[in-house]
Amino acid sequence: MSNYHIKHLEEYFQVYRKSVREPENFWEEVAEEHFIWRKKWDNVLSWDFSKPEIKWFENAKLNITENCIDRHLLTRGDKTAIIWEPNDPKEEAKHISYNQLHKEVNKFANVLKANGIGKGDRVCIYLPMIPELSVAMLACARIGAIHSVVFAGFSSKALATRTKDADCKMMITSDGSYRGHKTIDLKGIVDDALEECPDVETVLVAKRINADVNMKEGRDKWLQPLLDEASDECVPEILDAEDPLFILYTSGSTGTPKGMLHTTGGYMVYTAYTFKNIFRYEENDVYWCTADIGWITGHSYILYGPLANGATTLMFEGVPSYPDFGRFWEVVEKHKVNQFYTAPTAIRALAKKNLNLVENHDLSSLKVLGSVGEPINEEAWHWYNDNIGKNKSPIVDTWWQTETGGIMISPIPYVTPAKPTYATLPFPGIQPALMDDEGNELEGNQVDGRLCIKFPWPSIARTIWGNHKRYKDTYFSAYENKYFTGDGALRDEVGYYRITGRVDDVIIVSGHNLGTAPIEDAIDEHPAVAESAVVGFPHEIKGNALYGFVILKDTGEVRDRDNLRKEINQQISDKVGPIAKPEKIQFVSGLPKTRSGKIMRRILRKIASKDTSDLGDTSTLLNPEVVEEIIEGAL
Ligand code: 6R9
Repeated sequence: MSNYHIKHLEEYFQVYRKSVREPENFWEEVAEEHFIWRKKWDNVLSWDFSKPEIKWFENAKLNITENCIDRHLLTRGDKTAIIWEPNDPKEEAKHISYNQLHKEVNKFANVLKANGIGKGDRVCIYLPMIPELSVAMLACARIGAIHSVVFAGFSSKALATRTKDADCKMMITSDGSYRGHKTIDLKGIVDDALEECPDVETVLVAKRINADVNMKEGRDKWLQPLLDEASDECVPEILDAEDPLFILYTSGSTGTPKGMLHTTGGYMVYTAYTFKNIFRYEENDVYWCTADIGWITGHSYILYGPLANGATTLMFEGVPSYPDFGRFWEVVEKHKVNQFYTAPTAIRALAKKNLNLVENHDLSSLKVLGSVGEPINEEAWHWYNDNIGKNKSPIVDTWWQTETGGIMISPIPYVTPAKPTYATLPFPGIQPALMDDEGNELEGNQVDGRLCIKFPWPSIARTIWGNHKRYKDTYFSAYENKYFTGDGALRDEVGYYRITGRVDDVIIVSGHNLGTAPIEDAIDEHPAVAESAVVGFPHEIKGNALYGFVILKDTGEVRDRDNLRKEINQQISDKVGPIAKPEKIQFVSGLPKTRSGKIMRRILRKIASKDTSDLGDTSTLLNPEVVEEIIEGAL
């Protein structure tokens, strides 16, 4: 199908129109022409958002690893599937060809089977960014086991909660991990977690740091000797399109994490099709997404989407700051990366550093830049565009969620004209709706509301593992017959979408609705500011007032704080309006962030409200030490 790779704007509109008018025909064509199925579907789609129940490609049979590996072997067997770049640049990078990947996945799959894992069993994977992580996930998929990857930065408590919730039979981990200068005792964390998880029968341990770890008799096994002995042939389990592929946890606004369940056929079709178009992947390109595979971005756009296209995907073990803040650009130069996909939080951190760190490297291979995870503020967008993209590589600001499985709203590079801070247009098949507070859909352009999706797309999560009611309550109950995203968005005069932030971040000040994102944008545009977060706190007269937490750039220059406050307030008055001026501005050295880089506003709200006796669950915080500092300096 010629439309698999959208090449100009008119074609986008044409494809989009078809995807809305005849969604079933549209997805059927994509699915038919670009994947191998052992049996075709009886029905493309059946859905009912009131239950909610969604089925794509019903009764079709396939194995996703056949699509991600086997079918490439004839034409691309020697092509590199995965480039692995280690934490330490002095250690050699690995290039794993599709042929090798095939063998390694088969061996691992046979090890799983020999250890009692079969179709439908849950396997928890708690590994650093080493090739074994990708191989383990694909090995599960090969035999129909359901992987539940837990980011290897989570604490033993968080790991235990997730392992128990998914009722995992097996844990796959390593003796430890490297992270910049540090080594982390992953096996120790697993041992602590498993004290609470008696149902885990086997722990497979990969060797990474050669640490002397405890191996529990009868439970723990070194992985490598088992792989060495395993056969490199493994017939893939043939699954139903709606059989589960994986569980991935995402935090809710309250309570326990939600195990989002993704299924096989639709997830494959959607991640592959979006990858091809949104990164404009061409046969010999090298694609790099800097996320950790422990997040949905890594699942869909390091592993499944790229491999389903026979791409070369780079997996980076390290951090952007090691050995120095030029590491990303060094890796781009070293592997001649063509597509680079990262998060605004990383961009802002790097933009604070000396430009020499960028300019010392040849970035001429880059063709497409991506952003994901949070709204990208205008200043970060321009820094990325000017210094990394050199004004020639388009930026795709991709909006999506763990729940959506794949990118939902995004420019198509070289096709959609960019507009900084706008995720722009819905991808084919995605039907957004903006809702007002009364539950009515806002028609036309230049409107601002709550972002819903009114029609299913192939990679929507099908349920929350073990809690279908919570799935219904969280996503399908706020608005009838619509999936509610939890985000606010506006649609501008040409129909472009801008994500304005979580709607739970909306603060009503003196009866005015204020989104935190535009206020933070205004603050961040002050030349002395590196990053900021604005939250609301109760106010006698206004109902709520605003509290700004501001990180200054480390330029070494000493500035008068009161003057800075005045200038920042002026900036906000100018950009958003005087109503948006914070009551208080506190200068801080960091903001409490989750490991995926999201600001934990819940904590800031408590601090702003002087209610710090119980900060709630802080186990997912990357930098707990900064919380103490902020509490001490609170105004
Ligand atoms: C992929 C991912 C989902 C939430 C989402 C939204 C925010 C993600 C964004 C963005 C503005 C973007 N978000 N991408 N906001 N612009 N380009 O991040 O999944 O970790 O589940 O987070 O992240 O608020 O609702 P997840």
